[in-house]
Amino acid sequence: MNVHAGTISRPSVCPHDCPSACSLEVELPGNNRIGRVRGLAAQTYTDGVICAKVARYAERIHHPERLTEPLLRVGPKGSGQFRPIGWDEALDRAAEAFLAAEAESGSEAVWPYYYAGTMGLVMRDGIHRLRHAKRYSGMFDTICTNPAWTGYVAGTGRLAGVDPREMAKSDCVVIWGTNAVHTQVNVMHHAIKARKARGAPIIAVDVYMNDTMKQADMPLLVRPGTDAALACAILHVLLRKDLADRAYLAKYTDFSSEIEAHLASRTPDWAEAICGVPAGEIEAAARLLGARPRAFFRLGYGFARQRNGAVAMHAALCIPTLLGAWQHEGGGAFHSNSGTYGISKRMIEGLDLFDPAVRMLDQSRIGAVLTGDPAALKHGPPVKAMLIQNTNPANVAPDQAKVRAGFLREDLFTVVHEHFMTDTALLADLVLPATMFLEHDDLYQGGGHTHLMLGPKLVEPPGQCRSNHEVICDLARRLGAEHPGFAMSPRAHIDWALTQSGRGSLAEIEREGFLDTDPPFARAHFLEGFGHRDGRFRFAPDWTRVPLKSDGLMGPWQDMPRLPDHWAAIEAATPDLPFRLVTAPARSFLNSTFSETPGSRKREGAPRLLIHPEDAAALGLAPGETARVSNARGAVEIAVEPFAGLRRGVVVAEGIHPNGAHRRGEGINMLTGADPVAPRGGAAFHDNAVAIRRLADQPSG
Ligand SMILES: Nc1nc2c(c(=O)[nH]1)N[C@H]1C(S)=C(S)[C@@H](COP(=O)(O)OP(=O)(O)OC[C@H]3O[C@@H](n4cnc5c(=O)[nH]c(N)nc54)[C@H](O)[C@@H]3O)O[C@H]1N2
Ligand SMILES: Nc1nc2c(c(=O)[nH]1)N[C@H]1C(S)=C(S)[C@@H](COP(=O)(O)OP(=O)(O)OC[C@H]3O[C@@H](n4cnc5c(=O)[nH]c(N)nc54)[C@H](O)[C@@H]3O)O[C@H]1N2
Ligand code: SF4
Ligand SMILES: [Mo]
Repeated sequence: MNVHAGTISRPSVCPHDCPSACSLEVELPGNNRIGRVRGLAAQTYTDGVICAKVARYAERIHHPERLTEPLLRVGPKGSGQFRPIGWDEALDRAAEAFLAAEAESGSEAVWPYYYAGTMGLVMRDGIHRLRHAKRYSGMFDTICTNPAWTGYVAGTGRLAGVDPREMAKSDCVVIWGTNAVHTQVNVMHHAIKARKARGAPIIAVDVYMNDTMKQADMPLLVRPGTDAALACAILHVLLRKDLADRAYLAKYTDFSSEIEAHLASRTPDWAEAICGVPAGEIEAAARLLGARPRAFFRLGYGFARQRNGAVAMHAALCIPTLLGAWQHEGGGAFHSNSGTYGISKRMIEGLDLFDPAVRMLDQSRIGAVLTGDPAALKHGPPVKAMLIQNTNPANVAPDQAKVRAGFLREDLFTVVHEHFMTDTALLADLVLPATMFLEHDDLYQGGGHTHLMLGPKLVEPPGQCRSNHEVICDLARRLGAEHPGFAMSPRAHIDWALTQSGRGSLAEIEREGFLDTDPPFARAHFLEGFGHRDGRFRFAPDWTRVPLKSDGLMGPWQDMPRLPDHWAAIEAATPDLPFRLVTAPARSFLNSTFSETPGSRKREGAPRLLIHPEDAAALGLAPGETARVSNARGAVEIAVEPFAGLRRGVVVAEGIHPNGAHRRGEGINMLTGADPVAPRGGAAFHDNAVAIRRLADQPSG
């Protein structure tokens, strides 16, 4: 417990879907309210730094529009007409609908759908226990991590990397395809330490001059979906100038004369024609890296949200490997540590009841699933009932036109458990009010660092809010689902998971609020070998055998290049669709979250499209004028903002604003596609060919 100016503060954890997973210190002024939220200094990755939107969390937890009672739809679907009902009636109706769907079409007709709105293991993952016990359809969670994780693990064999605190000891920090200033502020904090203390330059790679690129010493502005060309040309220069670490390559990798011969033709001129970065800048970046093999590559998700994203991630990862950067403190690469915690989910998820014969449905293809696409349904029964927790698919999922049409089906019963009346809740039959993280106990692990953290219940929930765990257990009782996990409290689950995983116990983690699980140096730096069976990093990966969870091979995986290369699988611009649209993250929103808080709304304003001033002029679009952006999937009406910090032909829409913030109530995901990214699925949110016209020139009707 700490005391700031007379107010008590308690440790907690930010539960949101952010690699930073910050340890927090929450002021508790009394009256069941919270005050200022700060970063916890004692947790050395957070190091006292958090983002502004969470520092203002009082705005979200005490928001006057929070859902506080169960609501039943009374008007037509999507009308927003609901009436309050009691919990018993709400749960009875949900159970009745699930049992009816099961009786008509089998248990797979019920589809529990969830994501990482909370990253707490008990509250996020407990929904699996219900689905395993009831044999409901599973969800293959492709919406976020698959292309990036697949590309990384194809090289390393393991989803792990160098402790990100080592960035501060690096001679050069490369921030590739992540807008860290917006999406994980701690990366900048540690990178800037290296710049201040050691004069380490920061290289950034992105498609527009975002807030991270603006802070970089060497910003490399690529065309969307062309990072592998840039990476290959850097590899080419390093080899040509004899700056590769040959001894390291021989000992730790599959590097061969075949790969070297292949890269001999991937010159900076070749790359410039593809990625747009001038050959001279590519040479300069390679020379800088060659002189500073203690380089830290912080590889983000963004550049992998392209149809060739896994290939791009792998190609970028080959650079620190060619340099032998992994051998040095402060050198190597990091993408995610999600594969390092080894926390047993057996009790939380009811894994003892798991049956692999039950179908998995692709999270990103929810539109195709709900509109009855036979392949998306794996040629099984239609989905007739859903329980949705911690996600807002009507807003965030690709191919929004189909998602909306699916939710509007009269024969689908949708239960949405939420904090606010989101786009998805608006389409529900039943809306249940959920607790926020400070109102329940949970355990968190940092994807972007090395800590396990406890987020204890600190305040009482408003009104009748119930936690995800309570709702799952309440439903299980009514549905006849049996598992010991339904009778356990969240604290008992946390203790079970920690003790069974050899990570101490609840009592131990409660002392400081977190546990640093940083692996030994040699393991984190892969000096004991990479994760593949022969211990070698793969420059030539086998895309069919990446050691990660899988639901089979997807997308045009047969066409993937065997060696690092530009793969032209992206949605290329055409005369009809001449622009490439990237739907990048907004600083003050977190996916669809915080679009309800006054501070974030004020900072983000209305949706807008960044467009090169010459493109805007060529289209006759004045600043602030509304454009119609369209492709075969749909259209969005959005105001344009001329911005010189991007290449011609590229446009950027920051943030997933609520659908209703756009004219016609159609959000940015009207334009994004749900066709799976090879080889393991995922949505290419930043890979969209679009047409842009003045709204005023639009033919009516
Ligand atoms: N403020 C804020 N924080 C967030 C989120 C948010 O929405 N807002 N989302 C959270 C979630 S769920 C996640 S997964 C993480 C993701 O965080 P990041 O790893 O940062 O990934 P993205 O948000 O997809 O995109 C980051 C950057 O990728 C760039 N990009 C797009 N296409 C390309 C390309 O082809 N090449 C290159 N080099 N760059 C490209 C975009 O312009 C953008 O600047 O952030 C989390 N944190
Ligand atoms: N165009 C475009 N679309 C994208 C992306 C993009 O870059 N561009 N990014 C994609 C990515 S990376 C991701 S991860 C997805 C994420 O998209 P979503 O899964 O929708 O992400 P969030 O906004 O983090 O969380 C959704 C909801 O969870 C609710 N929630 C939070 N905690 C709890 C809880 O404890 N209980 C319950 N019941 N509900 C809770 C919040 O109120 C929020 O409405 O969006 C994807 N969509
Ligand atoms: S949203 Fe991310 S940066 Fe902000 S407090 Fe949460 S974990 Fe930290
Ligand atoms: Mo994500």
